[in-house]
Amino acid sequence: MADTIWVINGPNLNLLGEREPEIYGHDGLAGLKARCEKAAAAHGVSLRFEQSNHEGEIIDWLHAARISARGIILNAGGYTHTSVAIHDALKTLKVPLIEVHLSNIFAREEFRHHSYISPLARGVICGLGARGYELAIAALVDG
Ligand code: CA2
Repeated sequence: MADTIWVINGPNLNLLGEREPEIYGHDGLAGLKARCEKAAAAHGVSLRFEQSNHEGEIIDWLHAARISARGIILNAGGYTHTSVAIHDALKTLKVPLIEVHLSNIFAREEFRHHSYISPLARGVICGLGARGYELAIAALVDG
C-alpha cells in the first residue's frame, strides 16, 4: 500500500475524449489510465486509478489513501472550484498530494482560477494534458 500511488478523478472526467477535445484532448479516460499505469510501472510503483461523479465517493477514497499511500494525484474536476468538503478531507492527509488539471485553468473562465485544493497540495500541474499526470507520478516517486 505504501508503494501505491492513488490517482483520483472527479466529475465528468468519464466523458473524456467524447466532447471538447480542443480543451481536454482526444484520449478517453481509459487511455489516461493506461498512460498512468505505464508511468507507474516504469517507476516501480503500483497505481490505483479511480473516477467518480460523486463528492462523497471521492472523499471516501481520500480517507482510504490518507495515511498509507505513496501519494495522491487529484483532479477533482469542477469540485476543485466549489468543494469545502474535499478541502476538509485533504487537510487530514499524511501523504503528499499533487493537484492536476488537463487544461490550463488560469487561461479559462474566472471561476476556474480559484482552487480549494491548491493550498493543500505539494504541487499543482495544469495545462499539460495527460503528461501532467505522468509528471505528477514522477514527482511523487522522487519524494
Ligand atoms: O482541466 C481539468 O482537468 C479540469 O479539472 C476538468 C474539469 C473542469 O471543471 C476543471 O475546471 C478543469 C471538467 C472535466 C470535464 O470533463 C469533460 C470531458 C469531456 C467532455 C466534457 C467534460
